[in-house]
Order: sequence, then structure tokens, then C-alpha cells
Amino acid sequence: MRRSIALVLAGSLLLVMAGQAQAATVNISIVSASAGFDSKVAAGAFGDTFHWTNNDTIMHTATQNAPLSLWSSGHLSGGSSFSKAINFAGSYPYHCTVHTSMTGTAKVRIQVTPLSGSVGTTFAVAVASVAAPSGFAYEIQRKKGSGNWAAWKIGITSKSVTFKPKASGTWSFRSHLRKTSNGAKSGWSPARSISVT
Ligand SMILES: [Cu+2]
Repeated sequence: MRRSIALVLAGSLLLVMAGQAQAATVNISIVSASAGFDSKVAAGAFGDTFHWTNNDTIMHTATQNAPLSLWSSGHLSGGSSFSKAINFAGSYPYHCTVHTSMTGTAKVRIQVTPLSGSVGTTFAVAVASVAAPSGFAYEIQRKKGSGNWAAWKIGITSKSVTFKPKASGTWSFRSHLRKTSNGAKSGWSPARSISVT
């Protein structure tokens, strides 16, 4: 009995470690007021840490645009850095408050597994590494083939939902984060497509 509990615990620990191993660091260099950020668009998975390093000699910031305002680095002097784990799929424009012409975007991908299957396959559409924190919700759009994006899930707090296609073809998904108190939204995440046969 005790042995089987130990085995279950060990298995759970492995699962947790496997989940953590997927989180990565996305490095962005703050080059200068004129050159701005060295990746204008930097992409990662939800749960990844975006890491800005000020490689200039003067003060800069990496500040997520209002009204969502998900993070602000505060003033970073030369050589210092700032980290922000972004747990939600979406597109997050940010800027330097000292030099407002310095802009960039952090993009966080939506995940769908598996990437192909048949009618009747249950797909998992994951939009975040955590359930939506208080005051936030997720929204997912989907489209079939080259059709138009249409609302699919609105105001959900679950980090993952299932999709059981009733028709074959290519299905695409994208999601964003919404702050329920003021209606502020991130931009849409990069789209992810699956093939259903
Ligand atoms: Cu700056």
C-alpha cells in the first residue's frame, strides 16, 4: 500500500517536472533609444519567462501598453534586467516609457494537441499555464479552412478546453486575455491549425 502511494507520488512528481521543463526563457536585448529592442517580436509558450536586458548605458523600461498594463519593469539602468513570466496566450505590445518610439511585442502561442486527427478525436486547446486569475478571463476564436474567425469560447477561466470536430478539414484557433474589470484585452495569440481527416 505504502509502496503504491510512493509510486503514484513519484509519477506525479515526474509529470510536474516534465511540465516545468517546458518553460523556457525568451531573451530580449534593449539595444539603444534609436535601435530599440533587438527582437521587435519575440515569441514563446505560455509559462515562458520573457527576460529584458538593458545593454545600453542609459535608462529604459519595458512597459506593457495600457489599458491592459500587465507588467512594467520600472526604470532599468545600464546592465540591469527584468523578467516576466507570461502565463496566457496572446499578443502583448510594450514600449519604453522614456523613449516612446521604442516598441516591441511579446507573443505567446496557443497550443493544440494532437495537431492532427479524425472526426471524433478529442483535441485539447490550451490557452494558459494556469486558470485565469481573479479579474481575468480567456476568449478563444476558431475558424474552419479559409473561413472567418468566429467566437468559440467567451469569458472562460479554464486553462484548457476540448474540441471534438464534427467535420473534416483544417481548423484554426487563437485566443486572448481579457481583464474583466475594464474590458482591456491582449492582442490575439498566433494562430494554431490542426488537420482533421
Ligand atoms: Cu528607452
